[in-house]
Amino acid sequence: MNKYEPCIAAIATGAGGAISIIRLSGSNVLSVVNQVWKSKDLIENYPNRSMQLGHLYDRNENPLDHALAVFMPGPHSYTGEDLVEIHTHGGAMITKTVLRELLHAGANHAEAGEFTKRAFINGKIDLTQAEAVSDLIQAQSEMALHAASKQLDGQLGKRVAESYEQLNEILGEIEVRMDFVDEELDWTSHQKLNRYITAAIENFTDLLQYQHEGEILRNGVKLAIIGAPNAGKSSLLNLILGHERAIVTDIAGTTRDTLEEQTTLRGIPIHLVDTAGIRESNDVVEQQGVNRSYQMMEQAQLILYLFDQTQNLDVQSFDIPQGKEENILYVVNKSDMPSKSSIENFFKDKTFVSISAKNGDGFNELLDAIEKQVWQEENHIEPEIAINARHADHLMTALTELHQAMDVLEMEDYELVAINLRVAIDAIGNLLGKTVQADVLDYIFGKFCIGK
Ligand SMILES: Nc1nc2c(ncn2[C@@H]2O[C@H](COP(=O)(O)OP(=O)(O)OP(=O)(O)O)[C@@H](O)[C@H]2O)c(=O)[nH]1
Ligand SMILES: [Mg+2]
Repeated sequence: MNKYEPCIAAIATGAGGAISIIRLSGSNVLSVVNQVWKSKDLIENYPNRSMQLGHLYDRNENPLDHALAVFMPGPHSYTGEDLVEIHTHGGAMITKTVLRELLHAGANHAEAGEFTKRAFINGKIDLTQAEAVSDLIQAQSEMALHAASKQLDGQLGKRVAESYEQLNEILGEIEVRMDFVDEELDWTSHQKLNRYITAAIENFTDLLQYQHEGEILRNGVKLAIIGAPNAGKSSLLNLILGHERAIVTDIAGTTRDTLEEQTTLRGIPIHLVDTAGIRESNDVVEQQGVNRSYQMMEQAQLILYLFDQTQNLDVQSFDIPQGKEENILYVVNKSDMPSKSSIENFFKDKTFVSISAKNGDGFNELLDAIEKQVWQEENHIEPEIAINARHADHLMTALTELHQAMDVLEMEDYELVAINLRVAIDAIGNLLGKTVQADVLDYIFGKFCIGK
């Protein structure tokens, strides 16, 4: 951390707020800031991490703003470097001008995610925590927020690091054993090797179970409502959203295009899609709408197939695209009205939920069914950990190697055990960012916004 890091600067807040924050970090941050910032005393002489009032000036001594500034000396700062935040009044002109003057005073404009990248490089956080910062910003539901926040706390990193250290320890011992193969020394017991590898296998297998949850919390679920015209699809969309978003009429064929909205249901981020009612039509516009309904069925992870119980159910049936049957949830609407024919006979052994989009009856049961279908289990509880595809990739590589290591350990072939352990350790090192490649870092931090 004694390494010289040139000062970077960026506007850390979005446009339009009452205040703007400009963030600077790097070895020469004080010499940069002191050219633009003037207050009773030098910023470094104020109590660290407390706000002071001062003035900002441009290079010609023209006053720019009254502002607050705070100095956080490294290593106890977000980046681990000397860091300053300047809080200006939130006008676009003020903020840009102050940034311009700071750049003129010697700061470089920060790249996307560069502050967090520096925090990672300086060992303040591991790579899973850096990723959590991005997850936190992008979280679309409270459950996603909780998962990201736990990851930012280091819960995932800690669990993985524990096995990483144990595997490194036994690899070290095995390597010594190979170097002194003919000597009768006090070697690590076979049981200990077995125990550590088994523990890592259990740990990684358990973590992999959170992949599905991680995917859902990060990417959400596309939920399409489909069915014959007048089934009540738009009414259901409105019920889910809690306001009259889509046009509802008793004219069959009211919705002619797909309509997409974001929402959350029981903590699940949902991309909700209303579609045109499916039927044969000579109307060119309606036919295109129906094509789109089929496209949505292809794309959706969850399809609410809605029937109108006041009409003949057979006529409302159509072919489901191949492979999509398991994504379907059958919903029978208009339970507030008499049904035309026997619903049980029609559905036979298929399960369905009965609702009234008009008065909300059965809505909770529908949410239960959606929840069960999404999590693939009943009574799902909020996950402790939500791993992403990158984590899962490395965990799977490690697991394959560790299973092989167990086999060759049985045969006491320590050389092979060492080879498997090295690959496993490498994969986990990548997960934590200990041995990660530059392009992977660029990819991860490139997704951040500037100033983060
Ligand atoms: N009684 C009753 N009427 C409903 C219910 N849900 C919808 N409707 C009525 O059914 C008619 C059609 O509703 P929509 O929501 O427009 O149906 P849709 O499936 O979107 O129809 P298209 O857009 O034409 O495909 C309207 O008159 C609604 O008021 C319900 O649960 N009970
Ligand atoms: Mg509609």
